Amino acid sequence: LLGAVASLLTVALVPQSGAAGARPADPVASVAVAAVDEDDGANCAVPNPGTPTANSLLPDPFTRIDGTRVTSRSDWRCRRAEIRELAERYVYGDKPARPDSVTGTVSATNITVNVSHQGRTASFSAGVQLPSGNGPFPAVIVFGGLGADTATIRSSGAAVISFDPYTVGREGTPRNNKQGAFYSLYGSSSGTGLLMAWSWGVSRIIDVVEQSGGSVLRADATGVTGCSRFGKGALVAGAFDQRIGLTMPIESGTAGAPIFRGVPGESGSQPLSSAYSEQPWLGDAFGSFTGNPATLPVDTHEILGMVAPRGLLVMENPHIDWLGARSGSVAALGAAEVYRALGATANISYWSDVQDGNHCAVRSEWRAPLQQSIQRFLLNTGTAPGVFRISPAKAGNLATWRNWQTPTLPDTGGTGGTSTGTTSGTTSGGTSTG
Ligand code: MCU
Repeated sequence: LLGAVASLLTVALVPQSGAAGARPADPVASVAVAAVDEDDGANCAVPNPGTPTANSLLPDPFTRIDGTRVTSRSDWRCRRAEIRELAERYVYGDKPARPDSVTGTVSATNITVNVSHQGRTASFSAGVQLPSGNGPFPAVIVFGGLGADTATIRSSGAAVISFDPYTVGREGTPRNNKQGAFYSLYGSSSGTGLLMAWSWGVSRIIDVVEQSGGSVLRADATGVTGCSRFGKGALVAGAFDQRIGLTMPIESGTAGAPIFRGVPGESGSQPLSSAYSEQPWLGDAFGSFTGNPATLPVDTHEILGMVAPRGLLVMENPHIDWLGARSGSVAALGAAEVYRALGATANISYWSDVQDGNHCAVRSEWRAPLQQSIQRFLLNTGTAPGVFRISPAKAGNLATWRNWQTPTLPDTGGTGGTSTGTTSGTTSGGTSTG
């Protein structure tokens, strides 16, 4: 396993492609690191966050709960664990660690997952479509089948795992009677929302792929994507399982990428109260914040930041106000500061400058960055797209949302993933190209 993971450690030198609303110029070296563990910060001591205090600006990703700031890249691992704890406690609900037992099968057409925990059991399955050629293949877990360009995923060399999130967390239930495999194990009154339940389901699929011995699918090269409500889910899946090397939320809207703090002021965007009540996507605890996101001790720039330094491609639609793409751009620009601090700037890309206004359309503009991302982060070839193409119509300004600056973090050997080996190339400090 360690050898397999070492093959994921890559170095790419990627020129910055600028665009409307582009982020600041930056060193361009990037190091892509998928971790061996679902949660490599599980052993970090996370203090009790205390009572949240109001802050109308975005919380500083680099300031710890105790008020000190991170000073090296290796500090990020446990700072990230704090963000994870805040996000579980106030936004999504808890993601339990791997249950007592996970078993299942992987074939060229199907994955089955059987879970049991403290005497409760559940099962679900997912479809598999292989690309042409000889395996084992990397795979992209596609949530809900809406809007994902599965033809490009497969032609890029990755299998598609078709995941129906409703088997794990159903929609249409009241919060006190949630249903699906997750809630069969953890109780129908669990405060954990559907997005985190879905994310847990993705992690259990990866567990089964890991156990399968890797003859059909590689467990060390997994991506995740989905559009709309499934874009919200794909983001949470990638943020909360560090084995996922590539996270690609599409048109995720409120409760997805857009900063919570931006939603009330973004005309036409789905209100927080609406996203909270439309379906139990968010955790029950988020109900206290729908009217006052300023008291949230975490925001989505840090959720996207949890993906760093792994591959991230955020796709948004500027034509539908409901989708909150301006607040989405601020989240991505904020997360890009985390990537920058970790020396992995090229590993985050953002693209909202698209023609077709249809929600979850398969778009020609995204074909190249999708292909490049799969090749870089799942197949270890080529270069990351390293692009920010923000629609001028929905370009947010990070500067108006922060009062913190991005630290320069010396590279002392860790970048937030589990360091398990040497890089396959030469690390470079890079030069500024912008
Ligand atoms: C953008 O995702 C959601 C949105 O939050 C909902 O308000 C709307 O009903 O559905 C969107 C969606 O999932 O569309 C498929």
